[in-house]
Amino acid sequence: MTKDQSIKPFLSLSEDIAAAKRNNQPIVALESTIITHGMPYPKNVETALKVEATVRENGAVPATIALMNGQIKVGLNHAEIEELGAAGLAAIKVSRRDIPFVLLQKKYGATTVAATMIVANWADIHIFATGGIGGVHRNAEVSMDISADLQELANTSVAVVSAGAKSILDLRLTLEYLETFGIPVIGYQTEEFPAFYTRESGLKVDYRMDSPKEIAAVLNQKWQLGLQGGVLIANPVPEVHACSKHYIDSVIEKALQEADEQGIKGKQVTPFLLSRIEQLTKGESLVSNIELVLNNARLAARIAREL
Ligand code: PSU
Ligand code: MN
Repeated sequence: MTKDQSIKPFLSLSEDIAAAKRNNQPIVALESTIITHGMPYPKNVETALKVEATVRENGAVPATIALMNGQIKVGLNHAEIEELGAAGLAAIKVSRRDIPFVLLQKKYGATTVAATMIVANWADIHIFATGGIGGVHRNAEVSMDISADLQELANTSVAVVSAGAKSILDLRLTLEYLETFGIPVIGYQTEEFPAFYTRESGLKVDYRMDSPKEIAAVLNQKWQLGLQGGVLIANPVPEVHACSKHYIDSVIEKALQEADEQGIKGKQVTPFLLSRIEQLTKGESLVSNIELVLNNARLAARIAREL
């Protein structure tokens, strides 16, 4: 096992991750809520394994993070990914507040962006790839529904590569929140903040950067200065895999209306919307979703190599 003092002793590192640490290899953290609550079985398992393979092909080691059997796991093996993916919605969606409870209950805990950032930081891993982050929901001025992901980005020094955020959220308010809490938004080869299924949102990123090297330099600079907190790297879905904006917007409107009619609240909101969008598009949105995650894994690995 690793002797690195910067890594918390209560973590369970997989053999791969312990070896990567010993050998100073670049590591990319990956979340597990996307597996259990973001995609249906068995596509979720297939995708999680493809994401891991993509990180490896791009020269880094993947560390999928989850709670299992009362352990905080950094790095899952294939059997564990299968186990978690098959559990699906039976796993608990774990954000910051849930970590100690689910750990003591020894249940399957699928970590959100927020919880994955916390564990990654404990493991001294500072780059993380996902699909989309949580944010300020539409109508948040009434519901107060703002994802804990944003507050985690404010505090925890992990850079998150995402394809922006879905327009189930209020993207303008999400960017305002990020600005208030000092979280820089970098557009990878774009000036525009991408909206997950589409490359455009009509909103601007703070800084455009065109190479993993440039991004790594700014991350190093920020953290060396002692400026704690995250960075959001927005990587638009590849053109060929983007959805038509008009089509996906209408589907999102319908899903939002259904959530409202059915009184969906709290942590159920995002998983409900994700699964309705997928059903309403008859799986078409899932293809974009998978491709953009792979694209983010690729970029995150390349940044990790430069860090
Ligand atoms: N957005 C997506 N896909 C996801 C999620 C969000 O496009 O899978 C998941 C992530 O795990 C994210 C979480 O951290 O939902 C946010 O949930 P909430 O909005 O309840 O904070
Ligand atoms: Mn919420």
